[in-house]
Amino acid sequence: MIQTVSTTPFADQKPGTSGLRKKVRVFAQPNYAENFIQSVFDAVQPEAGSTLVIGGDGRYHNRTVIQTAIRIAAANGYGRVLVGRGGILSTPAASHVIRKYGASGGLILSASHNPGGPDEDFGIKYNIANGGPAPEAVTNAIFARTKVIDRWLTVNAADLDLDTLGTQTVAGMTVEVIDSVADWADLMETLFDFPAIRAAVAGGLTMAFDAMHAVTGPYAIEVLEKRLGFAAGTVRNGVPLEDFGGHHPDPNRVHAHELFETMFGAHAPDFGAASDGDGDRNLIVGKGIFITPSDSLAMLAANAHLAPGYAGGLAGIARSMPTSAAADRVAEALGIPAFETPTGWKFFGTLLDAGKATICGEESAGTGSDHVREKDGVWAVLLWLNILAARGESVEAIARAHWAKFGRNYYARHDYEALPKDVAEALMAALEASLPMLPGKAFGPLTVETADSFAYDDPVDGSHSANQGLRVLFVGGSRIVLRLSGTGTEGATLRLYLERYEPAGGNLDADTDAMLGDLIAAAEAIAGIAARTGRTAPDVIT
Ligand code: VG1
Ligand code: CO
Repeated sequence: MIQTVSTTPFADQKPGTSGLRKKVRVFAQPNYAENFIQSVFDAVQPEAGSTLVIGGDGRYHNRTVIQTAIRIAAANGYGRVLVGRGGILSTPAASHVIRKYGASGGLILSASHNPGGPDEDFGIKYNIANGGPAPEAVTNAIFARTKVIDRWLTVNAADLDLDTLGTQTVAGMTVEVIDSVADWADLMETLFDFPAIRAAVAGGLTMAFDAMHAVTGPYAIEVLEKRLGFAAGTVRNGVPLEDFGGHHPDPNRVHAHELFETMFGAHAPDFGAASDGDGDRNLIVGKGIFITPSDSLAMLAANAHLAPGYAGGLAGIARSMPTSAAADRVAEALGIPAFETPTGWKFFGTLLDAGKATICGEESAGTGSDHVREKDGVWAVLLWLNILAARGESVEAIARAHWAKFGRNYYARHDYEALPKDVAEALMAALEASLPMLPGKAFGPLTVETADSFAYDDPVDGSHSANQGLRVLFVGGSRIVLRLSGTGTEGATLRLYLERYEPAGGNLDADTDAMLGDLIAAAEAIAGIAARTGRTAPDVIT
């Protein structure tokens, strides 16, 4: 029996870069999650009997919202729900499950790299039938619906057992609790040369993987320890916890510092990696060398043909605008197109569906390919392992050879977190107003070539996305980019992206901070971050 519950709209349910993210206490308000989920279903209007995938990164509040979502799905005419065991699905595994089982879409419950717990963050994201994040047309329709919603639908049913594999029924709708690890791991075996990696491991290749008590633990243990033969204990912090052990499950120098200490220490293994809360990001560290995500994308693209799944070559490479141009140089050398999209994986979907791009990446530690429609942290780790096994060289040797051939894009991102919203918005507005005056101006040794607010016209569906970040490009290929985060839950986060290109034959072995000093000074002169915010240093440098 379908029940109709009357409600009133919440004004703040606009999806950001990757779904709706708020504090748990916001989501826990009566009707809050219900309104959003019902708005999704009202916007996408599933055909009766459709399949929906539901899973999350296992953080606090995950199980509560999953039980609610299942009842709302039953009342909205879905015929089948596939839910990960324990309510857990990594984001890339959810994408794979949607595609493999022909679902009409999925709800992914995650706030990714943000901390979890009663006082921390939660999130809900809708993915479409191709397995990828809903494009802007869909998220705009969802937001429009949240502003006028006056009822949500549910059924009277008890909570389900989410921990036992198998099928149950809720008001006539089938609910299958599935083990997504095996499906996803099988997909990996079709892409990578597992026997070659196993042989390298048997020959002494060692690694450390930090799952950060987040979703990738079971996936990484399955492929790295069970299928590839790395020693037990290779996967650290492999048990998913509701509060990620009290840490930020964000694989960067700050939050994954233990892995850095291992990789820069006396007994470093050959290869180090980590992933984030929902398993879509990756951090790559060699013995004594950090590979920036932008460089990793370029190096993976340049070597992807060494993996069986990409032996036929790449159709194209796509990167988000703030990601360094290192991948563009690889695309040029390979004679394939390079695409520059706005921040957020949702912009890669059309390119992947159309077969225009095979590999995509973001500077925020996201890399993936056309095997799913999300970024995939452990996939990137496996592609690196496949390349290490095929080349028989160290991470450092591969990086140095890459820079010697393509030149090096020195790169860093500076984050200023929890700024007052009005201060951050005023900074961006003032900078945007000043852009037309910048070309030709010199800041130390740097001269501005062009400056603009990035807008994107999707070459496949023709959609237009404006205001995707302010960029100042200098003569010679260096640049700064500023944008406000669309995933934070407190105040505003300002991201300053810094990139300096050093051509082959140039200074390829310098300290990144030193190489970016002129750009940091130029950014301050141009945007006045310290002057306007009172912050003299970023909170996080990645
Ligand atoms: C950030 C990253 C962006 C990424 C997004 C979702 O967005 O910059 O590259 O796609 O997070 O990643 P923003 O708007 O805060 O800069 V995840 O792993 O949080 O799903
Ligand atoms: Co994530």
